[in-house]
Amino acid sequence: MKRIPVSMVLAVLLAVAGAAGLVRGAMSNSPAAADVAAAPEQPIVASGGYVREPANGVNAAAYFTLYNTTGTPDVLTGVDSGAGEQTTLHSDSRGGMRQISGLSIPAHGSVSLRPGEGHVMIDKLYSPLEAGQSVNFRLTFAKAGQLLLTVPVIAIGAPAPTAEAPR
Ligand SMILES: [Cu+2]
Repeated sequence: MKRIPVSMVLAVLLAVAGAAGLVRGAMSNSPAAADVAAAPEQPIVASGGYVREPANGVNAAAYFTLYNTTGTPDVLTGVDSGAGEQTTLHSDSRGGMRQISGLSIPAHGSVSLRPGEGHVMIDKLYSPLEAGQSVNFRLTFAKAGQLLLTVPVIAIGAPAPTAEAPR
């Protein structure tokens, strides 16, 4: 595993305080450590995440909103999950869904993966997903590095959680 910059580790700890066991490579000798400690904001904040309980045991879709707290545009370039063999970014369009290579997040802006617009596709599920379970994701950004995210599995027909912008 690549070394994760201290800023990313801090972001991860803030984002998934309940999943600290997932954090590895937390030590760094980076000279920027002091600067990072004085910068409490995470570069990218995820909110409103969920996986819709799949109607089959093969694949599932995840949704969330990403907020960019920085003054620099960023791109979500990759997603891994603990729920299936393959996880990819898909856009939805009238012609169906297709894989996309990245998702841009404007400076001080946000982007949402919503039904009808886009989702994270989890293929070849390791086991069936049921409401009440949760799924871990590792998001990789061009600039912000990596962010760990844990989202609930929501029953078919249940209302989706609402995303909240960071203060
Ligand atoms: Cu898809």
